Amino acid sequence: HAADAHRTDLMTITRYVLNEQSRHPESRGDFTILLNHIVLGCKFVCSAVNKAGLAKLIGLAGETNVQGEEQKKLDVLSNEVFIKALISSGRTCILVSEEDEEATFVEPSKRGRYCVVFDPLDGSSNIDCGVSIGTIFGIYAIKDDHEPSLDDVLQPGKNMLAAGYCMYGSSCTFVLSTGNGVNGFTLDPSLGEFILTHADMKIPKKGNIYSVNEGNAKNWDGPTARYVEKCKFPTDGSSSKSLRYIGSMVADVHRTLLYGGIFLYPADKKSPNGKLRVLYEVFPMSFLMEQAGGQAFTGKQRALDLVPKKIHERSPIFLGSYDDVEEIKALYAAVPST
Ligand code: P6P
Repeated sequence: HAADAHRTDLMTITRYVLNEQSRHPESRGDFTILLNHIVLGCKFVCSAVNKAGLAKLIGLAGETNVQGEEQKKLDVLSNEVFIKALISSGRTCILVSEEDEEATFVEPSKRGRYCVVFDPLDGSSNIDCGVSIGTIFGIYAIKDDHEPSLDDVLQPGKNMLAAGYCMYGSSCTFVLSTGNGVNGFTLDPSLGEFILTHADMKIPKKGNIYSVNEGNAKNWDGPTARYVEKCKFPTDGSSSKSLRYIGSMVADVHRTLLYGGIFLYPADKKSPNGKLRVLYEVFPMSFLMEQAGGQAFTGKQRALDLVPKKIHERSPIFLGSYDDVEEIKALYAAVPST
């Protein structure tokens, strides 16, 4: 009975990461310890986000709750939790967070070999209406044992050792790649453990969903406008695609990974580099897409080849099913790059 075996053979994220570690005999377990601290942070945020629904208890920053306590905004709280968890892991050296203008350089006594870039609570503007939000992260190794500098995090996404997200929705789902495919884990609150529920995730080669904020259509460049037009009015006799746009990157990417299709946050006249941040939105999601058999493109190049110059740099991004991204790459290739 495979189902029974599945039920009794609980593959937790901790066991999965340890199995991965055993593939690297030289490993001292540092990476496993780091990932376990990220998982711990996600469990905390999951619990805090679920409580956020109790409107009276969770005010916005600067307001006080029913106990008259100063309330922290959830994204501020989440950021503090991740910063503290990552530093206390003793395996990190530089941290870049969407919430902090400057990078955090860990003090020498607590320093390790990894740099973590993360958005502690992406899409947090959606909390009050109950839309799924998430934590997104990527992990680099420092370049070598010299004094750490921003160069250790301004690396192309293809150098990431791992990337993932944790989506806080109707269930809490942790999707992770350590460079050997993509696996999804669902939090079992009664066990407090993430259990493997989506083994070896592969994105469909082609999908029939496009995901973009059509409200920006008047500012799109030619290739994006032509691609979206093709989605709505196909000229090859195929049926038009469905539009699904949640406005929370983790939710839109998770749906794309499971159902196929393409997610677009293009450049536009107002924001020539688009809106999404390279280090902790574009790179981790592009890493996952490639590991799941899809691809990610910036309008000019493979997203993971981009070399960021600033830690909060933005980039346009087109990611998802391999064939769908190929189509938009062809439209951009037909236009001399400006
Ligand atoms: P827009 C949320 O604020 C976010 O950073 C991503 O999670 C999401 O994909 C994007 O912005 C939505 O942006 O301009 O469509 O509201």
